[in-house]
Amino acid sequence: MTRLKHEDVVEIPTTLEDYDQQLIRKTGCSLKELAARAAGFHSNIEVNHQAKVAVVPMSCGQGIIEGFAESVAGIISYLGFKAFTTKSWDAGGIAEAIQEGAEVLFMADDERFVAVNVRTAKVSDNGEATGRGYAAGLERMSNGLEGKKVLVLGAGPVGVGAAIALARFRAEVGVYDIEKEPRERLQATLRKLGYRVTIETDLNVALNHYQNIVDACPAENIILLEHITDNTRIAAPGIPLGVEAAGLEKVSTRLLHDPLHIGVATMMFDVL
Ligand code: 2YC
Repeated sequence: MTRLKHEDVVEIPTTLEDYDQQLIRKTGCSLKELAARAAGFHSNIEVNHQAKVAVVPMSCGQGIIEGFAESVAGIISYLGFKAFTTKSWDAGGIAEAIQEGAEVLFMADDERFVAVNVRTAKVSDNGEATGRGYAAGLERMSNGLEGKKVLVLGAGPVGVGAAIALARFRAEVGVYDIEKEPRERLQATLRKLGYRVTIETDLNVALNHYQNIVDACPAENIILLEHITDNTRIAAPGIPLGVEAAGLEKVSTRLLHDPLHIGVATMMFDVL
């Protein structure tokens, strides 16, 4: 996942209703329903909304992204939980979260973005959770993936999370990565879980061959208009979006894309 910028997150808290309406139109599920499903909850769930959630800004590495913690807290509050951002950063923020009685902490440095439940020790990683959440979104958007071919672009943490979830939905998973080693590692990971994965070595051939795509790579403009048919469905977590501008119009109602929403919501249900 590429590092987000202020402009990627600044409008999240005030556009959550519109975002959810669009998600319901595309998948038939609200963000809450989709995330709960991705986290293994059954429908009509009653979760303890009493869980207090603290989002702790971390100043290490490239530092604070203005609006990032607020957007994470906004998504979690929208799901019905009590979320707040700590006034202090880093260690002080963690201490403040615990003193304020938070059960769940969200925090991100430049390497990892995690949710931890300080009571149950459950941990959820944004990369894997995002892949799983987007696979669940694609499955709903496709009315089921059993026996359908799905191409995972990018064999990093998001791609691996997506591939495992897709295999569990009984999809026929193909994986492309610009490097040989990550795609073979993903294949080995799934083999250990009892799933077969087809390795794709030519991006253009693969994009002309698969109608269902999870774009889990940080490249821009790799899914072109020529690759998009009336049956193409794309789940594209994070920034930048891999679909070229000329293709957006054609795939718009069959494209899932957001900078944080599905990943954060899935993490929240993971650690409940
Ligand atoms: O404001 C803060 O606390 C910063 N330390 C947050 C840094 C997040 C860096 N990671 C990213 O921008 C992306 C996110 C989509 C999640 C994973 N990588």
